[in-house]
Amino acid sequence: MDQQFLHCSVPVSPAVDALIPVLHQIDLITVRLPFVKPFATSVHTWAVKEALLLRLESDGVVGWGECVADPDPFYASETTQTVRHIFKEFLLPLLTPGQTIGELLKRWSPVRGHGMAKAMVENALLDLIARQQDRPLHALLGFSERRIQSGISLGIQESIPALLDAVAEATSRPYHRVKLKIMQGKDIEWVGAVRAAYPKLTLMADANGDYGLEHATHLRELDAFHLTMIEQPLSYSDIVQHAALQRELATPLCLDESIHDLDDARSALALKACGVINIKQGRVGGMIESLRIAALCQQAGIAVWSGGMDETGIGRAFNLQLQTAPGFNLPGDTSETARYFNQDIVAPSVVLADDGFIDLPKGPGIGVTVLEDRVARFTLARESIL
Ligand code: OSB
Ligand code: MG
Repeated sequence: MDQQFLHCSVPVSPAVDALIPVLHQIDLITVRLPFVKPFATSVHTWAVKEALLLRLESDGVVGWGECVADPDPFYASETTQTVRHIFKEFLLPLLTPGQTIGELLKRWSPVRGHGMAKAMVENALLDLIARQQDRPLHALLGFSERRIQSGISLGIQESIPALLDAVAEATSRPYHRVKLKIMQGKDIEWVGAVRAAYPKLTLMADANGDYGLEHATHLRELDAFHLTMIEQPLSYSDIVQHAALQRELATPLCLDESIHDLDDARSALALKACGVINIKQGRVGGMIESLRIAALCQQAGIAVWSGGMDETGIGRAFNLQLQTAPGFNLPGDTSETARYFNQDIVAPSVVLADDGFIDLPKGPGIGVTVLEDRVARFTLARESIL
C-alpha cells in the first residue's frame, strides 16, 4: 500500500469562508423532464429525468441546487425520497444564517453518508451566495474562467449496428471523447466494432459494476482497443478488488460509484485501485468535497474528470463550474443539452464550439438563468418548507 496518501492534507477552497445568508423561502420541487432518448446502463434504463430541485430565496435573490439522486436506488443507494427525508429532518435543522459554508459542512459530519442530499443543499447555497455577490461561482470557489472539455456517454444499445449509429451521431459533433456503456454480453465485440470503425477516436467504456474479479481474463481483451480507461468494472461498493483487477489490466481503471468522499479517494489511491477518478460533485457531497478530491488526486499525479448524472441544466451548470478547478484535465461527461432534452429548464443551453470546447455561461452564480415557467411546466410536486 502507498502510505503517502494516508497522511497528506488537502487545501480547501476560499468558498468555505462564505457566509450563509438569512433564507426567506425554501422550496423542494420535483421535476420530470422527458429525455430525447431513453438512457440505459448495465443496471437500469431511464426514460425520463426525474429530479429534486432546491430553490432558496434571500432578499429577492434566488439560488438553485439539483439533487442527482434518482427516484430509484439503481445507480446509488440514495433516492429522491431519502434525500427529502434527510434534508428536512437532519440537514436543514443544522443550517443557521451567519454560519460559514465550512462550519455547516462540519456540523453535518454526524450525518453519515447522504452525499447527494448534502450536495443539493451546498450547491443551492453556493449559487445563492455567488449571485448575491454578483460573481460567477468559479470565482467564489477561487478559480478563473476557462473553457471546458466535452464528452458524451452513450447508453447500452440494442445491437452493434445501433451502437455504430449512435457513435456516428455523437461524432458528428466535435466531442473530445466518447464513452460507451458496456455490460456482460455487450462488451468485447461491441467495443471492438467501434474501435475498428474509428481507429483514432478517444474512447472509453463504463460497466457500472457489471463484472466480478472472475471476469479479469475476459476484461483483459479490452486492452487491445487502447481505451483511455475502463470505468467501474466491478461492484459499486468495492475498492480492493479493483486494485487486484488493475494489476491484471494495462488499461487504467476509473472509479465512479465506489467513491463517495475524500476518504474513499484516499483508499483508492493508497491501494492503487485506479488510474483515474470520475468526480461527480452531486455524488461526493458537493463542490467543496470535489475540490478536496481533485487536490488529493493532483498530489498523487492522477487525472480526474467531472462525470454527470444526466442532469437538467442546473446540475450541468455546477459540473461546468467545477471543471475550472486545477486537475480536471480529462474530458468528462458534459454533453450538449440537445442530446438529453428538447426543452431544458435553464438558458442558455450547453453547446459545443467548433473545437469541441464549452464556454462557461456568463451570468452570476452557476451562470445560467433558471426559467421558472419551464420549471413550473415540468413540476410534479412542490413543497414550501419556509
Ligand atoms: O455511470 O456515469 C455513469 C448516467 C446516469 C447514471 C450513471 C452514469 C451516467 C452517465 C451519463 O454515464 C453521464 C451524463 O451524460 O450526464
Ligand atoms: Mg459511471
